[in-house]
Amino acid sequence: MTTYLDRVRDLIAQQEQLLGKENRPSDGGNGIYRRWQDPVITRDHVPVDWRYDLHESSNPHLMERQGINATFNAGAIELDDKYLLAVRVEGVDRKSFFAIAESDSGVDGFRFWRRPVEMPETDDPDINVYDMRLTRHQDGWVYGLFCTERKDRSRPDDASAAIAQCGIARTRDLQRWERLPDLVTHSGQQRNVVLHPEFVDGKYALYTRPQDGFISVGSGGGIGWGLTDSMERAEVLDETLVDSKEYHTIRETKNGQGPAPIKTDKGWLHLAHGVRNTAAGLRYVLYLFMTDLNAPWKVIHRPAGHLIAPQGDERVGDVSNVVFCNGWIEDEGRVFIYYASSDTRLHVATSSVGQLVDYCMHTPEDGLRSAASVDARIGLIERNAAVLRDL
Ligand code: M1P
Repeated sequence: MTTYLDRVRDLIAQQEQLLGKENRPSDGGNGIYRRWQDPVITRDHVPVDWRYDLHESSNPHLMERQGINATFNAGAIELDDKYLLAVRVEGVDRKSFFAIAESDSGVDGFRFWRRPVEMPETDDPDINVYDMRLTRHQDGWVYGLFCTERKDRSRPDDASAAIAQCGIARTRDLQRWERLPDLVTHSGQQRNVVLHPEFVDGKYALYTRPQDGFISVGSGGGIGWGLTDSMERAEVLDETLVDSKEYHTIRETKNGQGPAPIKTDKGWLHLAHGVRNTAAGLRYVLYLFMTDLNAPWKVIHRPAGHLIAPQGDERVGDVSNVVFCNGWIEDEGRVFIYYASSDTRLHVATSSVGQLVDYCMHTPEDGLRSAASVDARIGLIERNAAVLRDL
């Protein structure tokens, strides 16, 4: 006869099987990066004891008492030879929180630490927190910048009216977090704020994303740039645009900086998301660009189009047709891109600094007209003719 404890053991065994599954790179690829076959983190990776009450006396049906809806949009960092992800875990109650998952390989075997992050609150408690960007800063701290969402109290009759701002916390080990005051900017709302890893003119530098509304960025928008004297009372007085929205591109409706940029000898390598509207709703894709090593707010290479777009099963989820990335890890030239699909699960794609820089430097820019795209393609076809003749 199957006992209650047998059923608990079964749950744990099923999860162990999932956690122990070896991931493999997908076939093919495009020479720029490679997707891996299995998502690296799904809601089924969340520990059994975070979801079930395991006592027969209080939970005789072995119900999942506190279900998990999704695991996505993770910050990423390498620490003590481990690949660590600060995962956005969303419960069935719609509240997101952060939980650290660790792997030796970076592509599989991700396991959550014993307990989720207990992020300290400010005097104005967060209603929802999500999308942490981890930056190992020159000052020695690891900063986690994330979106803190609260009810818009100026519109008490609208239950969905919300305000997004940038929450700031710092840590040395991802275990103990010191919460700092939220970023002050002079834009209505902020999401996708990212700390640049180095001081610029002796100040902390932030990529921002000013927006007028909670979902819509309004008439402004784009990836902004601003400086602050301190992270303990962070305030950006002026925001200038690094990469703006542009008609008939992948970032026509809005865009946002992904993780902190990677420093290369050719410039700063940036990963961002671009959004356009369609009859089926918003479509989110990922794109790359590079900025000047000495002026990280100046774009020097801007390859046309997307790097990663939702594909196959990735296209479907809670918010379909979305890929989003707020975490990547550069490890001795290898790059692990942790991207989430459709606000539901987390994947990895791998590449190298060399490949991504080559892609940025040698992919034609968007000519912003169909005829310009045809010209660029004919140039390619003509250059290729000689190779094809000699085959
Ligand atoms: O649903 C897609 C994404 O929407 C928001 O991103 P942005 O502010 O750039 O539109 C965020 O809520 C993000 O978490 C989410 O993945």
